[in-house]
Amino acid sequence: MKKKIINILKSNDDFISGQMLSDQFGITRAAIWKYITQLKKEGYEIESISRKGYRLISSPDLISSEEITPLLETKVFGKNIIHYDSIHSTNSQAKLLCDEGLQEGSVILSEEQTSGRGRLGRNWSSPKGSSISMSVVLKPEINPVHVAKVTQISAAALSLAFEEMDIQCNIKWPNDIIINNKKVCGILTEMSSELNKINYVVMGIGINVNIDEEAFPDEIKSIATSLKIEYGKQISRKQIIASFLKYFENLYFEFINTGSAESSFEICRKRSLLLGKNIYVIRGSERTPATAVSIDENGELIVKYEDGTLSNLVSGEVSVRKSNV
Ligand code: BTX
Repeated sequence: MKKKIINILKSNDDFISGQMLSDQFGITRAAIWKYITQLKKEGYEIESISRKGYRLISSPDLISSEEITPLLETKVFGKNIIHYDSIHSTNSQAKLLCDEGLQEGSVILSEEQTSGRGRLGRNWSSPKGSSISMSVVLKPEINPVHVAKVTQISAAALSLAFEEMDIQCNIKWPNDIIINNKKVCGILTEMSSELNKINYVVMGIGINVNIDEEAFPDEIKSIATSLKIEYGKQISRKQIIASFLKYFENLYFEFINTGSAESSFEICRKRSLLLGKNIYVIRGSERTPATAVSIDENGELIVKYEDGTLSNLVSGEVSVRKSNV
């Protein structure tokens, strides 16, 4: 109901009377007033004048269903948005909801995470109102061995969404988006599966949008950046989400329908931070020098070690060697 009220207020520049809203939605004027009070608490600035009704002055920068739905250009992704003011981790929450039967295309969003997670048990910092913490639910009928490709598809879709906003970025295989050699976005793809069948995939994306430098924890200040820091202006979080979902839906269904994610891999190659560079392949505490040669038709990174041997990495940890710069 809140969503319907806000949509009608958004589509009218003039006042709308409480009686009209009450007739339209079949609820009492007192109930309308209760919803308006809730909306004001969420940050909507709504003018109310007796005998005239209600008029929307401004909307808050929220990544709620009410704010994102009008911007969506998708058929499946984002049709069900679950939005939290604060949550431990959108990926953990999505997994809980998937166990209860959440459908493909559902998107879990939160204004902040209190225990955001990266890979291998690492932390992900997601400050309130200035970052995007998003988890997308997928139920692909593919062999679980192909799930790593979804991370590449997501990275490609993110780079297209950024480009649409005139933001240039690099993709650091397998799961980071980089601007000026600093991390602006990370992807964490998790899955529940049996041997040959996927129950669900939760693709988690963290984006540093309007975070100021001093808001990053000290330990990541030197490696993290935000779109606002790089571009010197506030960027619309809801626009990024809507745009990402549009590109992701196209690339994901192309992969599901054709079995090939080549269009996504081509984007990852073009924007790759690693290809042609000297890198380290990291396994535990071991760092082996190598060169990043290519991303193959399976989205795997081909590296060449110093003894000349070639190897395919399906996923894993790599870093660029300082000798490149
Ligand atoms: P990762 O393991 O590649 O990166 C984690 C590392 O990145 C951390 O150890 C830290 O050094 C650094 N880091 C932490 N926070 C930030 C940040 N905000 N910006 C830049 N660098 C940072 C990357 O894992 C995958 C992250 C996915 C996060 C999303 S948010 C929605 C979803 N829910 C959830 O709990 N995780 C995912």
